[in-house]
Amino acid sequence: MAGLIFIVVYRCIDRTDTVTTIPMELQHASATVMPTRLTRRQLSMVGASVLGVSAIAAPSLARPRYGAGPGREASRAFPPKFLWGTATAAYQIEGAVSEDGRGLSIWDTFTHTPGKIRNDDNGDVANDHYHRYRDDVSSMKALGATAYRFSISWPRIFPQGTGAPNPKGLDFYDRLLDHLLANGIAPFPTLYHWDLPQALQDRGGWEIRDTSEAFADYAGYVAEKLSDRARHFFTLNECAAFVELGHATGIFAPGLKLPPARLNQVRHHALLAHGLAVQAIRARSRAGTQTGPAENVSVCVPIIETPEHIAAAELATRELNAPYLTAIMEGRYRESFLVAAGADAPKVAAEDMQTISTPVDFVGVNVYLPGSYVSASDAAPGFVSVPFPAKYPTMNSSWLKIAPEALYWGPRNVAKVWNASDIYITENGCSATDVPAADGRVYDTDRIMFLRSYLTQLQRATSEGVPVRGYFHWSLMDNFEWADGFGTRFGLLYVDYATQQRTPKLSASFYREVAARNRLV
Ligand code: BGP
Repeated sequence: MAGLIFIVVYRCIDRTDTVTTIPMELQHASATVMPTRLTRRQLSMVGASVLGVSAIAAPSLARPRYGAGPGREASRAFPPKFLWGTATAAYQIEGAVSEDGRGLSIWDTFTHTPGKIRNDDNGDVANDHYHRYRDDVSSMKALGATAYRFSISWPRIFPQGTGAPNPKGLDFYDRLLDHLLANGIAPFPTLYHWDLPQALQDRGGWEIRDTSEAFADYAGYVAEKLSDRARHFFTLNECAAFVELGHATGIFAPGLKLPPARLNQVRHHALLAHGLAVQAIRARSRAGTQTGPAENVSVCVPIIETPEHIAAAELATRELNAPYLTAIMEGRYRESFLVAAGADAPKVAAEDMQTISTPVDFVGVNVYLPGSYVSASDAAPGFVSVPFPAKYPTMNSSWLKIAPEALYWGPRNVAKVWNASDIYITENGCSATDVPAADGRVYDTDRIMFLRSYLTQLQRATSEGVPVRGYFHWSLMDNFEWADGFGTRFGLLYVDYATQQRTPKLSASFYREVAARNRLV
C-alpha cells in the first residue's frame, strides 16, 4: 500500500501456553455417547448412518447420531428473513456501452488501452445483460434468490458525469427494478462500482473535490427516482480497491501511480463522496430508504481464539482499515495513519470528517480472505500481523487465500468494534477452474467446498447474534473480472461468451438448497 506505512512486526506466537487445552481422554468423553463396547456389526452400522444409508435394525444405533435431524437442522439455520442474493456490477455484465446515450467511463478507456487487461478483453459486450436482463432475473428466481445487488452505471445516467441526466439510462434501471420486484427479488443498487465517467476523469477524477460533489448529486438524483422501489442503496463499492489499484499500483482504471500526497487526497475524496452521498440520498429519497457503504474491510482474524488475540484482532481492525472504514465509522483518521503519512497527509476541509462519518443505516462488507492473521503483542501497537506461509492454499485466483473464518471475523469485528446494527455480506465467492464436462455440466465441487466452509462460519456469526441481514454471492454469473478479463470465472452460472448461454453450475444447485432451506446443507 504505497504511501501508507503500517509498522507490522512479526513475532513468534509466544502466548500459546495460555490456551486452555482439554486432555484427549476428556475430549472424547464429552463428545461421545457411544456404548463402551461395540460389536463389529454395530460398528458397521455407525458407518452406514454416517453415509446416510438406512441402518437395518440396530436398536440402539438406528437413530442417526451424525446425520440429519431437527436439532442439527436448527443448529445450521440462518435467522428468519435472512436475504439470499447474488451480486454483479454494471461494467462487468451490461455491455451495450454505446447504447441509449451512455457516456464513456474510465473502464472503457482503460480496457481499450492495449496490454492493460488479460487477453485485451473489454466490457463492450460482456454478458449482454443490458438486453438479457429478463433472462438473468429468471435465473435469480430459479436460484431462489430474494435479493439482488447490482450497480448503476453513472455514465448511463449522467453521460458527462454532471449536467443533464439521460432519461434512457434511467429507463433501463426502471425496467430492471420492475422486473425484479415482479419476481419477488429485492433490489439493492450500488451507486459506484468503479465506472467513473471519463469526462470527470479528464477534469481530475478522484484527485479533485468536485468529483465527490458530483457523485453526491448523481446519488441523490438516482435515489429520488428509484427509492419508491429500491429501499437500500450502497454508496461506493470497495474504496480500498478502486483507490489503491487504480491510483497506486495502476492495475485498474484509470491506471495511475500517484505519489503519496496525491494518493491520500484520492482516498479522502472517496470517503467524502461516500459521506456526501449518504446525505444526498437521505435528503432526496423516500422516507425509510437505507444507505451505507460496501467496503472490502481488511478482516483481522485472531491467530488463536483466545481473549488476548481476539482483542488484538479488534485493535488491528481499526488500524488496518484506518484510511477507509475506520474513518467512516469513527469520523477521524487514526493517529498512526496521520503519523505515517506525515507531510503527505490528506488535506481535510472543515467538517469533512463529520460529513464522512454521517451515520449509516448498515455496513456492507465484501469478504474473500483475511487482511491479516493477528497475534497479540506486548509492544506497541498491541498486535502483530502474522505473515501467510508461502504455500498457503488459494482458490483459482492467486490472491484468494482460503480462510473460511474470515466470514465469521469480518462481520463479527465490524459489529463489535463499531457497534453496527445491520450488516450485509455484499460480496463473497471464489474463482474456480470451471470447464464444462462431456455432458455439458460444470461440476464445481471446489466452489461448493468454498461456499460450505465460508457459510458455516457466517452461520456461526448469525447464531451468536452478529446482525448480518443478508448474503450476496459474487457472482450471479461469470463476467468481466476487471484486469483478469473473462478468463477468471466467479459465477454460479457458467457463461459461454460466444453464445451468451448461461448454464447453472453444480454450485447453483447447492446455493438453491441453502436459500430454500435458509440453512446450510
Ligand atoms: C471484488 C469486486 C468485484 C469482483 C471481485 C472479484 O473486489 O468488487 O467486482 O470483481 O472482487 O475480483 P477480481 O475480478 O479482481 O478477480
